[in-house]
Amino acid sequence: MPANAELLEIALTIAHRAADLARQRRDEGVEVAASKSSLSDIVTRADREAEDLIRDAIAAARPDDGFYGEESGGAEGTSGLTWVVDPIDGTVNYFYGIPAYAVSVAVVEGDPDPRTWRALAGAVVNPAIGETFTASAGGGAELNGKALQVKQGTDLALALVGTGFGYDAERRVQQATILADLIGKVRDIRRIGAASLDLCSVAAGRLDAYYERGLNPWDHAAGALIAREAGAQVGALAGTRESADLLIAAEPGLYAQLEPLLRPHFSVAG
Ligand code: LIP
Repeated sequence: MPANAELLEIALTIAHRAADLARQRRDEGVEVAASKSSLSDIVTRADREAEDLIRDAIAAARPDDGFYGEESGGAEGTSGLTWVVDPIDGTVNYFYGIPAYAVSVAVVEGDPDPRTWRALAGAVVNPAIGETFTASAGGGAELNGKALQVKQGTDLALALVGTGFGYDAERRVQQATILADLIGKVRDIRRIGAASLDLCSVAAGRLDAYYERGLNPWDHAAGALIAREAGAQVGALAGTRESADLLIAAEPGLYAQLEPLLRPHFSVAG
């Protein structure tokens, strides 16, 4: 089993190559290739091109590892490691030219299930503003090479909380009702539009907390490791692991204030 630092170097190198490609394609003009779960859930040609680049580079560097990507699905490996990849997280931002999108590359031990995997290394690269977030298990988290630490001691009433909404209109309405219950109890809300960057924002102290329901494993695989390594608690309700049912991220004291507010809206079983 390679050292986490070695895996991080591979993730970082490949994520930067894909981010450079995504930036170039953005400058050339973005084309929608198809829609997925709904008309608003788009995939661009750059998404597919970036994932092809990442998958081929990982196959060359780590031929026995598994791969699990947003656009091309899963391929099992034999090494016990799986690379969990979102080639462009924040696709709608990317399509509109909003500089909040990122290439997210993580490598986990075990199946590509966030309820059971052990994340070993991850990189989140936002090429629009030149920011690279990285972490390895036990190695800490960094932004452009500078150590990150979550902000401590924020009371819920003064917390800046990030969240997001799904591509299904009915789910968005449900999510808005939860937000309506929460927004008067916190400082304010931010909707960045890319889970990986929401989680990195918690790690960097730009958000005090983040929660979202409906995330895919590739949306948060790298960002959750970066947040944890910066000192955040990441999970769901009642000590359960994060999953598509719910993800919460905040420093532990604030997590303990936020989780009870979310509990009535989400059953522990999700
Ligand atoms: C996005 C997530 C974001 C969520 C969006 C979308 P995508 O992923 O990162 O948190 O609110 O609806 O799912 O589709 O841009 O890879």
